[in-house]
Amino acid sequence: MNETMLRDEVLIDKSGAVGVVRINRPQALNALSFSVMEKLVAALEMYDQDAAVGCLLLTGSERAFAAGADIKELEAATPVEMALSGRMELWDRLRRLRKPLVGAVSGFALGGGCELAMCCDMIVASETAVFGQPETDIGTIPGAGGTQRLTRAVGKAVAMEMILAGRRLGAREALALGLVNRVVPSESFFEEALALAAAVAAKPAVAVRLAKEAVVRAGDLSLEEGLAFERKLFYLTFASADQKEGMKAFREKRRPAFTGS
Ligand code: DAK
Repeated sequence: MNETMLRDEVLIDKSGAVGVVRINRPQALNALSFSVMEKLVAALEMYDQDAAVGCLLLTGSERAFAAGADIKELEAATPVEMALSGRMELWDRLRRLRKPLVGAVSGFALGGGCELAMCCDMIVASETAVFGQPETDIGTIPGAGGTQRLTRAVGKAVAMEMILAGRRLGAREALALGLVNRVVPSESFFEEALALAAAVAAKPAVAVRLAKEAVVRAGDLSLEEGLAFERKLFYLTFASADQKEGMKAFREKRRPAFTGS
């Protein structure tokens, strides 16, 4: 990374086939201002379009993944400004990323920070990670999916307690409740998440993309619809060169040479 990037509030870096996006606003515990959100969504979309990237990785600092939306920026907002500002659309664009997104989460993941973590497809948490939705403390409610994604992830009872009573989940509790994939020492959370993202990036791109799409849709569809959707995507993989190569390599007892097509 060069110096200009180090001065910026969102840093980008390619590590092999992983596109890394880092929130870098330490003075505000990585609070997600409009400008940070715009930059981080644009950076993720750029890597989503980059044929040399197979997986995306989103992280913050060891102290804070993100301590929420920027409260100081929101304080005076009117409903009309909120609706017309394009803020919601930025979050919608995160949902449309086609490549898997791994979150490397350490320290505070509160409010919009927790919601951002939940936009990731997998989360590697440092043992210091803390997840919470404290919006009611400042007179509002989660606005970027918290009431919906948290409830789906940890169940109604825990989601209610987090949103209504300010309960925070430590990393181990988050793991036990299925909110994160694994908990690792804080010294190595980024490297562990990078290794997971690199493992995904090494896999055949078409299959990975379609598999993500199918799993994401599982939350919305009935079992009948989901199975039919999965079947169509499954058939589609047989149009990819990597399916032919993967199965041929298995038969020939050699490592496959995937091309991403
Ligand atoms: N916004 C702005 N600044 C923040 C911040 C935040 N969310 N969190 C921390 N900071 C700033 C502090 O103001 C302080 O700055 P200075 O006063 O030094 O200038 C600096 O970061 C260090 O924070 P503290 O001094 O407070 O540090 P502590 O270790 O004592 O406490 C803390 C850490 C994370 C417990 C505390 O900072 C805290 O409670 N922060 C607020 C957490 C919170 O309530 N988060 C939820 C915010 S509401 C939307 C999408 C999403 C959202 C809204 C709309 N749309 C799509 C429209 C989301 C809303 C939210 O997230």
